[in-house]
Amino acid sequence: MTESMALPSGSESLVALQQADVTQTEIFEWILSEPVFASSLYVNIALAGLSLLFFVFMTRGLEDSRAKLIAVSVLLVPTVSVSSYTGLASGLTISVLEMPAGHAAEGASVMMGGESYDGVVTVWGRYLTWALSTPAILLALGLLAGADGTSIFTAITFDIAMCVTGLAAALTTSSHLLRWFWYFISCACFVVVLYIILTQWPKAAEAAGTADIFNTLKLLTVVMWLGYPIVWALGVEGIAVLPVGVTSWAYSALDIVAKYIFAFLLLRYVVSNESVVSGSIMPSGTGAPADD
Ligand code: RET
Repeated sequence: MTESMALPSGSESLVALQQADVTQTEIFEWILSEPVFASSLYVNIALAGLSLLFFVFMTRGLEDSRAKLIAVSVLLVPTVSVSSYTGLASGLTISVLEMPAGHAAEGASVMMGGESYDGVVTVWGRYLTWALSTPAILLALGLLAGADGTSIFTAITFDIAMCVTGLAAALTTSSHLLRWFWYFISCACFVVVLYIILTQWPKAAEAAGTADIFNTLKLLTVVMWLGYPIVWALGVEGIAVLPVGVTSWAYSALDIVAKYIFAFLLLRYVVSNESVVSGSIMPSGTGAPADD
């Protein structure tokens, strides 16, 4: 008979109390006491907010519906970012998770609010909110390239699958092997996204007359996005050679280029080349059927 089974009824809650999870307040205060980690979040809240205001100002004069759709899609990126980083800074989307046997951080503990908690700080909110921000980036990029609806849909759905399986990898505490299996599934989805960006959309952009800007943004996107799985593998989630603050700053730095610099370059092009990107808001290949 195990110890808990031997307890008289009602004592279970006492056990639960002794093993209580870390509270949001403790996480919030812990973040404030860690300057490297805290700055990786607060700097991004400020940058996302300022970018959002600047981008709204930049795009205020757009008239064409397709140009406006690209702009709205890009504006979603800093909007999601403000919310995402606020969720992290408040402790809402950060947890202390015990890593499974075999993981480099197995048996680790962290001090919060004067108490020691078993586990490592897992910043899982990032993976969740990427499932909203990265589709917006891909929609803008696909529309800029004049890509067909099927390839935009494929890129976006595999991208969401990549983020959700990445989240699963970070949250799995039962098995070290399964964490990496989730990681592998996520990478496989990423390959589909990369394939579309690198082989399908450049042809479409050529035909649409947006090849120059598309190729710049394609390069920026592919290089920056490749950094994310590398940071995951090296960071606390993976082999844990990077401490939590450095991992967080690595993601935050990638975000700054992959989101705000990307968005600025794209919007600057759309604003000064509205007639080139103009047209139906439906991606090509999804238009009305031909007359009989
Ligand atoms: C994870 C871990 C699992 C394997 C792979 C990943 C890829 C993540 C990427 C994220 C891009 C995020 C961006 C966010 C902007 O808001 C989930 C890290 C492949 C590519 C651009």
